Amino acid sequence: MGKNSRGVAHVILLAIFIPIAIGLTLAFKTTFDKISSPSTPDSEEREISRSFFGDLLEGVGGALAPLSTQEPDAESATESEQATSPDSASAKDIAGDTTPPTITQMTGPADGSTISFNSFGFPIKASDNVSKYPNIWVRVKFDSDSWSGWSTNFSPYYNNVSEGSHSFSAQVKDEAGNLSSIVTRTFTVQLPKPLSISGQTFSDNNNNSIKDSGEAGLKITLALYKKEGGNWVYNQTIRTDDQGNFSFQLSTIGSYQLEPNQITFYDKPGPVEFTVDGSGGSKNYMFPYYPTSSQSGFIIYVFNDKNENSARDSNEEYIHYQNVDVTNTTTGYNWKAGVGVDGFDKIPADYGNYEVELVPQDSSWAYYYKITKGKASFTISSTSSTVTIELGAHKLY
Ligand SMILES: [Ca+2]
Ligand SMILES: [Ca+2]
Ligand SMILES: [Ca+2]
Repeated sequence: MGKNSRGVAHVILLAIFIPIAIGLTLAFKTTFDKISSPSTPDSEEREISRSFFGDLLEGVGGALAPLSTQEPDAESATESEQATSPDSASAKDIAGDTTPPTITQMTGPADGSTISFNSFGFPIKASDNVSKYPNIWVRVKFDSDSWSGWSTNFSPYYNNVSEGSHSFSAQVKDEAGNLSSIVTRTFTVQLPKPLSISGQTFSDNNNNSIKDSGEAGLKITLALYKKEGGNWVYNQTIRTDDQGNFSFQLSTIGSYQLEPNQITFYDKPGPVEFTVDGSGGSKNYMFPYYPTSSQSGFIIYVFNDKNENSARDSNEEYIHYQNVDVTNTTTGYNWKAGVGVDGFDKIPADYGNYEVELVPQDSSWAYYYKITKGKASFTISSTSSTVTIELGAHKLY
């Protein structure tokens, strides 16, 4: 191989090496960008990489300037850093703050409203250009009271406020001492007036729904229900006195049902419904209980029918008899009762038609007693007084 051929070889090697070196440099630059872009948004690092490669590439060919337009802007990166910095305002920001905070929301009784309750709060929301919670303060004023101290309690609450007109004011302050406008509410507390309910429960013996003279009051209980979401919900039990009188008051607005409770020997009346609307007033309800049994009842005697004429004569005394068979033919109820010289009392007695019959205890009974008047029929009604039945048997021994 000659000297010339070696020089040619050098030229060829350089011609190969330079493009490779440039290609490798570009490849490295691209790879670096791909790695660094997502993980290092920091503008300073970008500046470093830009100037390093910019200088290098400019030194090589100076033809890659357009790359710089793809780099993020250093100033906007700085701004985004500020946006994610902590909330507390810097002393510099506070010192330069002349913008007052604003009360953006205040719930509670509305201005000019009349409310039917006397405990309530005024939850407050405020905002400021610089200061943030808890470095915003609120003060409040109720009626003619002095302003409160500055506080971070943004939910002032008031209990058992008197009836009548009231005012509530609130104001907020930022760290620079700027004061918001004062927000004031005037409103009226007007508690509901109670509804008075009274009445009487009584035994409506003649079933005319009116308490006539001689018809007694009944001591019972009544159940009070209040409508809640479409359903009657038990509220309380109302008790009458011995004469059946009751009275109570209701202040809670709503629909109510008063239902007399069941008691034995009476058909109970139906419930009544009424509304409590807060305007007061009174209502009176009479509850007629129709008796299903007589408080007079009946009494059965057996007389010693000495002359066996089936009638009780003046010298014929009441005697003991073993069994009387009693049937309420209206209800079908039947039982046996022993009859003494004082008679057999049935008080109270269910309404209905009755049949009674003396029955021998056994086959030997006729040896001692000869039944002369062994049967009777009678009716017990709501208006009957005590029914007296006399059956006759001649006591032989
Ligand atoms: Ca401010
Ligand atoms: Ca009556
Ligand atoms: Ca007789």
